[in-house]
Amino acid sequence: MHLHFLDALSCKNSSPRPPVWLMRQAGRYMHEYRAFRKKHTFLDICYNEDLICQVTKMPIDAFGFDAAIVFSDILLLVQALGVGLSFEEGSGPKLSGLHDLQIPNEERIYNALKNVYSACSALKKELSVPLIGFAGAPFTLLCYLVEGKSNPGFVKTIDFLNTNQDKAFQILLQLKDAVIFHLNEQLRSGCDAVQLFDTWMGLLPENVLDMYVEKIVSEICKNVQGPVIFFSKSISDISIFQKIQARGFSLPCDISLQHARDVLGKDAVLQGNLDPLVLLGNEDSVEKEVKRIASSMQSDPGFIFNLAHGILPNTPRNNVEVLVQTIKNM
Ligand code: 1CP
Repeated sequence: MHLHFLDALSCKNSSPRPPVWLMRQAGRYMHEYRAFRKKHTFLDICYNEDLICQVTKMPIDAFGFDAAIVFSDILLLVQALGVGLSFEEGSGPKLSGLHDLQIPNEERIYNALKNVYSACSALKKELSVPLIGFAGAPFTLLCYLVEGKSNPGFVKTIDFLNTNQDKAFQILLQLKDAVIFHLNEQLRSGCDAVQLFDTWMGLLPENVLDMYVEKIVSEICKNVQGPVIFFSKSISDISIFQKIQARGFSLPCDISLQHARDVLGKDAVLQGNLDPLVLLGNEDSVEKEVKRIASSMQSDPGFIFNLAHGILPNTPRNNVEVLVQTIKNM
């Protein structure tokens, strides 16, 4: 087993280079994935053990990343809780809505997602790199539940929180229990770590953010039996991470890693934070920006190279090659 990623996840990486993996590393920028998607729908892949394994391994075989992430989606968990879910070609997720959400029942979640868990066990045996499981955090799940789709700003969700805070927190608490179960089940099935995606947490109003972090996010981190990396796409103030007991934090590109190291201290694992837009530029600019970020964290034992957000579908494949090789040649 190749341990680079796990060493950094314990702040014990003594190699001259950081481990590297990318959010959405299996996706449309790869011709192998596009060919696969001509034969199978996205959800067909997500519910089939063998297809999950094949897609998860694609970017490892193609680029030599230091960790694999289970191929799945954050919205499968709300489908397991009774909500209708579909992905229409080119238009993102569609959900039937909050009214269909059922109170979490572990047996029901397990049965709905058993192929995800068995894929984790199979991958664990087949991979030579560590395996990362994941879940969406309750607020980000609530955003899709309330809007029924992706909606920049998620205004209805914020409105719901402001006008009906008790009801909203009751739902967030239920989602919290489902998330804890789902993450622990992935760890039990062989994942080495999990990432908690709270993409839209930065949209939360100041007056609710602290309570949300204390009652929901921290409770998840405390009850998950393995290392958690916390991700949010945009946050106004990094000090909010001081209140979250996660092992690591995946940072947006507008926060410098050095600043995060100063604020969060030497025991926090830091991950990030190349702007995915850089990967749409030329090879020279990719190399330069990767070197700038990596050298700013040179010899830091708890740093994992990644993007600030998921890789864009129109990313030229060669730029990903350049990114990985630049890191590996450090
Ligand atoms: O083939 C296709 O068209 C499907 C596109 C796709 C893919 C490849 C979707 C639909 N989800 C995924 C996989 C996925 N989603 C992974 C796989 C593992 C990986 O390689 O990283 C992960 C970790 C996610 C997580 C996810 N899904 C998040 C959190 C991270 C983030 O990107 O902020 C969110 C918000 C989703 C919802 C979702 N699913 C799919 C899309 C296009 C979206 C985003 C919609 C939006 O922008 O609001």
